[in-house]
Amino acid sequence: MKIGITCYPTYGGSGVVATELGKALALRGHEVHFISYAMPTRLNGYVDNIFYHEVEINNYPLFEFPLYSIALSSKMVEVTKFYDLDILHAHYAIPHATSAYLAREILKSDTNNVKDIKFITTLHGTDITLTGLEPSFLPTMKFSIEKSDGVTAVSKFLKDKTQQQYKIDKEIEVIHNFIDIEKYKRQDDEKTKCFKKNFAPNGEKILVHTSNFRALKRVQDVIKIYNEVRETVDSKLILIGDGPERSDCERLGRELGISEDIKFMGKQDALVELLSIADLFIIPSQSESFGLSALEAMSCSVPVISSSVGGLPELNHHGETGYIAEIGDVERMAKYAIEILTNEKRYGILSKNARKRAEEFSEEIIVPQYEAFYEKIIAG
Ligand code: GMT
Repeated sequence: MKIGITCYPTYGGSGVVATELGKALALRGHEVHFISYAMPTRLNGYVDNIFYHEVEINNYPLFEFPLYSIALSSKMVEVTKFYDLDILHAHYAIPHATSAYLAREILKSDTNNVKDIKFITTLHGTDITLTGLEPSFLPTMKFSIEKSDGVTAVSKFLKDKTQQQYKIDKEIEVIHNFIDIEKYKRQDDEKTKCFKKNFAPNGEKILVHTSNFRALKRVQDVIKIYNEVRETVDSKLILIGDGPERSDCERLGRELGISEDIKFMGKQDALVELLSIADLFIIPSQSESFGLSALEAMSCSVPVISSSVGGLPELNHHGETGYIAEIGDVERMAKYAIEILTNEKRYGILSKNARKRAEEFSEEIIVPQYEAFYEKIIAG
């Protein structure tokens, strides 16, 4: 198949899933065309069967705001025609589904164009639970989702939420996030040993959190949990990622007098290495449609303590792969953390289960689900 993929090219779950999907599809012999305003971060250095088309934006002074959605539609039309694409796949509904809708209609109205292109929208999370609900977007979102030829959501939670909140009765296929289980595998080599020695010189336990430091990730809760855990367990906290809440988090660490034991790493490429030295992953989000970062940790055999929101319980099984508590219940999350970190036998079981659970979301299992979905939609 010849597949056009549009996504946000920067760090963040939806862009990562879209890029990894494109790479996996290319490896399976498909021709993949990324259409975006910048080269997706994880695409660098990857060439075979993959093309990248940059959306150019005209900054005429009359346009106070960049007209990206329109420019994207035009690029989708151009690439679809020139490369004879079979399907367009929009990741994150805003504005990608709307641009894809426009592109499809333009192509349909072109009498020289013999092939009707179809487009699929994959809903990732905040496009539905947060931004899409704003009055300035809602009617357009509902329309674009309804007019998609196929819609997928990354969890059952997100599927149900979309149908309820947007009053949509369209069929939505659940295709969970996936992971390269060969790459995301606990490493125990010289490099990780060196990392471990550096971060925890006295054999302290290591708690890890990764996110974009947005308010809904509740990173302050991670710090409060750690503050309680360290009373009982000699430990360190590694925070990976960056975003608007970072300064407040650094301040909280200082106020609590524990900043020396918290390492803010910023955005990191050495994720597998860092997860390989982690003993526990904490994701106390306010909202989380799936939790790709938790899956990455689990794949590296790290048990997870999560909140009970969204799609997290579809991934993290209470008492099996980690523990689950209500949003904001710092006390309980800290209690669970201490329980896990002080019982070696229990820890071993949870860690093994976490890896086993992650294997259920391997690329080999999930990517064929997208392929089958493309085929179904193309066949009409
Ligand atoms: O919240 C993020 O970390 C970024 C966001 C995105 O769209 O880039 O992630 C969403 O999509 C991921 C991939 O499908 C999901 O694993 C995340 O749970 C989801 N985030 C939220 O729902 C808050």
